[in-house]
Amino acid sequence: MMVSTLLPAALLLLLLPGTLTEETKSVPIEVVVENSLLGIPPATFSTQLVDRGILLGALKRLMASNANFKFTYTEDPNYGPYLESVNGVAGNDKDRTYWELLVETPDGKTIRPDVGIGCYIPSANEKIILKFTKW
Ligand code: B12
Repeated sequence: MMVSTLLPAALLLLLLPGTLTEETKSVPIEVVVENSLLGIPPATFSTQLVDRGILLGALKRLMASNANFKFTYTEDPNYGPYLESVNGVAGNDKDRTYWELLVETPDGKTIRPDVGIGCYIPSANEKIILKFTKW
C-alpha cells in the first residue's frame, strides 16, 4: 500500500529534474532614492533578489550589505508592509509626505505599482525608485 502511493511521486521527481531541482537564479535590480523635496541628491544602489522574490527582501538584503542604505516599515493590517522611512527621512500625515514606490522598466517606462514593497515582485534590470513626495 505504502509502495503504491509513493511510487508515482518518486516517478514524478525523476521526470521533472529541471523544474524541481533548478538552482535559484539571482535577479539584478537598482534602487534609486529620490528626495528632491528636501534637496538631497539622488543615490543609486545595485542589489539583487532571488527569482520571483519580493521587493522587501531585496531592500533588506541591500540594507544588510550597504551602510548608506537604511529603511524602516510598518505593518498595515490590510495591505502589509508600508515603507515608512528611507535613510532617516520618514513621511508624515501632518506634512502629507510619503515614500512613493515607482518602477522604471528596462524599456524606459515608469510605472506606479498598485501594491506595496511586500507584494511587488521586481523583474531583472528594473530601477526601483523610492521617491519622497507629497500626496
Ligand atoms: C489615501 C491612500 C494612500 C495615502 C495614505 C495617506 C494617509 N496617511 O492617509 C498615500 C498617498 C500615502 C498612499 C500611498 C500608497 N498607496 Co495607497 N491608498 C490610499 C487609499 C486611496 C485610501 C486609504 C484610506 O485612507 N483608507 C481609509 C482609512 C480610514 O483606513 P486605514 O486602514 O487607516 O488607511 C490606511 C492604509 O490604507 C494606509 N495605506 C495607504 N496606502 C497603502 C499602501 C500600502 C502598500 C500599505 C501597506 C498601506 C497603505 O494608509 C492609510 C492611512 O494610514 C487606498 C484605496 C482605498 N480606497 O482604500 C489606497 C491603497 C491602499 N494604496 C495602495 C498603494 C499601492 C499605495 C502605494 C504602494 C502606491 C505607490 N506605488 O507608491 C503607496 C504606499 C507606498 C509606501 N510608502 O509603502 C493600494 C494598496 C493595494 C495593495 N494590495 O497593496 C490601494 C488599495 C489603492 C489601489 N487600489 O491600488 N496611499
